[in-house]
Amino acid sequence: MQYVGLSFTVTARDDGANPTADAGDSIVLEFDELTNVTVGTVYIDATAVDAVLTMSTPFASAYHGNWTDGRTLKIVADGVIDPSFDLSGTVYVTVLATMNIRPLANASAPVFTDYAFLLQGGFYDRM
Ligand SMILES: [Ca+2]
Repeated sequence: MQYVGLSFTVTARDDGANPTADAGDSIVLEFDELTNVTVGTVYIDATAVDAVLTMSTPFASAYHGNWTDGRTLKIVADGVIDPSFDLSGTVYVTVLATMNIRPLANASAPVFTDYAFLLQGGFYDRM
């Protein structure tokens, strides 16, 4: 069977604090299998986030990221979420090759790069 490689989804997550798109809400990139990232105490500042992924629409006035496990990269808004960053089906996130991730189970796979649309979750719904 041919190896199909990684894929990922993008989900909006409300933090439960406010029924608006606001600081503390996040987007979550979830990969379909474990990646080779080093998970731990890493706080990824906005500059470092921007170096490894792009968003088709600006996400928020300030944000940071962290890997919560080997499959899950969470990007948390630290400021106002851009109103155009919504679930209308036009927003997508691209993982750049500079993220330098591969499936954990296949170290010889090419470096992953792809994009996915934000089509699920929300910033208001206490997910
Ligand atoms: Ca919210």
